[in-house]
Amino acid sequence: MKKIPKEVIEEVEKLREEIEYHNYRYYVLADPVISDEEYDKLMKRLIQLEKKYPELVTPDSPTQRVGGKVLEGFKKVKHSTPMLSLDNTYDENEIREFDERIKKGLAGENVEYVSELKIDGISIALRYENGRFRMAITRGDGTEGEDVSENVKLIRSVPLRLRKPLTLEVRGEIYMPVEEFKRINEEREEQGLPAFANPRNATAGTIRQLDTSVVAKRNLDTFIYYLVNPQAYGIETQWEALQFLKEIGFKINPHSKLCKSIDEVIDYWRVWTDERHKLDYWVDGVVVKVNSFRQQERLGTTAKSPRWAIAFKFPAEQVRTKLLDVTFQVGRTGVITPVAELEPVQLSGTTIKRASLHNFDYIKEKDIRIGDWVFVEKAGGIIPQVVKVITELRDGSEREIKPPEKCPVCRGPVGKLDPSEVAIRCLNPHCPAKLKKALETFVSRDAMNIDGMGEKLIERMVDSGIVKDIADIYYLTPFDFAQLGSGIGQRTIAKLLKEIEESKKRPLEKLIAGLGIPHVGTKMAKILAENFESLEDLANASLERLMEIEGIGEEVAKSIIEYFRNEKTREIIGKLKKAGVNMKSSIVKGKALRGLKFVVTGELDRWSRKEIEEFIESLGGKVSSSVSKKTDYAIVGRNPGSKYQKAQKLGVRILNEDEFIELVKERAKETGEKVEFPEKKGPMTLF
Ligand code: 1X8
Repeated sequence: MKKIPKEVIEEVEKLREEIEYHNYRYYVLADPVISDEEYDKLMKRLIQLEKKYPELVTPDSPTQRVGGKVLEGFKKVKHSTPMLSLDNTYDENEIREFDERIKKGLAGENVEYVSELKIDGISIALRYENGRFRMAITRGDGTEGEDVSENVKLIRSVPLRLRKPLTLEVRGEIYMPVEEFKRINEEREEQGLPAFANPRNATAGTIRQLDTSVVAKRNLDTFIYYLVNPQAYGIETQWEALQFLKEIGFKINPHSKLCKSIDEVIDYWRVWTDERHKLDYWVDGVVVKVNSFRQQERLGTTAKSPRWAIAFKFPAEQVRTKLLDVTFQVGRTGVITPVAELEPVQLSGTTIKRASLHNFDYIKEKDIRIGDWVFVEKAGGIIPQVVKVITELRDGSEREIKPPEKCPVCRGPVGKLDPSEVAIRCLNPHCPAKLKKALETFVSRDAMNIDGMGEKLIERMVDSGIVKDIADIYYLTPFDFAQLGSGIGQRTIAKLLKEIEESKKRPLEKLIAGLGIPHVGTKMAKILAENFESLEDLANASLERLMEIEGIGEEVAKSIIEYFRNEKTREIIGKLKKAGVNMKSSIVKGKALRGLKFVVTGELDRWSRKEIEEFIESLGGKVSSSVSKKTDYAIVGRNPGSKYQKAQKLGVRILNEDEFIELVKERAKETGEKVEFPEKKGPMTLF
């Protein structure tokens, strides 16, 4: 093992401390003291050192917040003390009764309360040893939870090191900010997955993900509100505990309030009933806690919940209205979403006219019909959705909601891309609703790689109408860009046009990948370019010819046929060709050796091992490294290895170089191919 210089160990340690400090400034105090660039620089340096000295990597290094692991499951862990649930109440009288119970329990002593927002997320326990993150455990049944450390570590506001080397446990809430919730649900609807009903489900779903890279991509956050065993630090009240939690590195909710009386608690609840939508996370009530820990102890707990705390819920935000009609929205991947058109109603400060119905399974499940009286609720406080039908109010005039038979945007065919999907999609690859997505695919790195044509620019080009299909990119002029208005400089335009021009030369497999043919990604695009001389050749292929190709099944073959049968496809290909986009394959494979398996052993005169292998593959043959019964030919050179004996034993046909050349010539004659044999010093045409 390499000896690690002392300076390196010190630098790594110092970097970690600095990064953790800036995390704290940014994620906990929301008051950063360095720029993002400076932060990235520290991080890069640490990554560099850890790469060079992997022995230095520790589980609590800030570099470990990247995700990418695939977990096998979650271990069950017993809680140090039970994680209790809270008693609920929805009205003022009940909260006054709570106050009276407390006062009675404390024989009339003066009580202070801490009012905190009740976060709609999932409860979590975090354990630290000597200030280092050790474990995160879900609530589970309150007695036993699951070790979700790998996922929780990826949440930036969870410190991996505390600001003091303490051994302790804290508890709090993991939640998903509303913006993130909206983004993920939009993404899910696009992918034909059912949307999460609320941020709490989304959080729970994320934390139990086995693929940690999914978690890393979702911006979960935390508020910590509970310190286990506060007496150990001389802390006597909940209010002090919150300040202590913040000091040692945890994110606490900034809206907590120390209240001198139950009237102040009720005021707090009233204020937040109205103000809750201004927050970027979902809250569903107020948690009221007796401030003094000594008093908390005296009050004790029941089997289920503490007597010293209560959840004072906000009134559910639902209104009743009439569903007048259903319209359909077509998303960027063609997903058709049914939208309820409602009799306008007021709901927590805004007028609601439309609400999501998610998908047709949802409509069926809730038995929603046009003309129904329905309850509408704001999911995550933002997006209204129809949650319930009041069937008692039906008069028989209600009409069933039928999925559209044609795409409401392009009148193209609709259906499921995959039988397991809940979503119905427009199947026309050129539907204008899908254009932005199609353009993103077309210009992406795996396809035509047009640098500088980002999402924003695509959005503007489509919205302004200067691009109506993917081929239009090749007909853009500086004048078109000028039409987009300010924001794009001359130099940028010139550079972009140059990029577009250059992309015309990309190999055929890139063009095929860019077309966005359903079921054809980069890998399939390469297989196609290896088997067809040109895009026209592919466009005219029969189902049989496609299905003969190894790696192409019926589903893909049908999808390709369907794609090229589309009239708009033909038009687009014509436009691409006219613009001078390359349509010839540079990697098409010959047919002469198709279906044959070769093994090569010994030294050859004409070719290196690599050359002959590539040659065989270029003619559609296969080369394997060991001899088996499936081997058709063994090509044997000087000083052959054990493969030679094995080939003899298995009765595999043996060829020397000349015989191999003869075989190729023979078969090429049959397939009518012109074959160039490679030579070490440049290619030589033999015939
Ligand atoms: C649950 C929650 C609590 C708090 C905030 N959000 C929650 N979801 C808080 O105390 N600030 S306490 C709690 C519980 O004890 N079950």
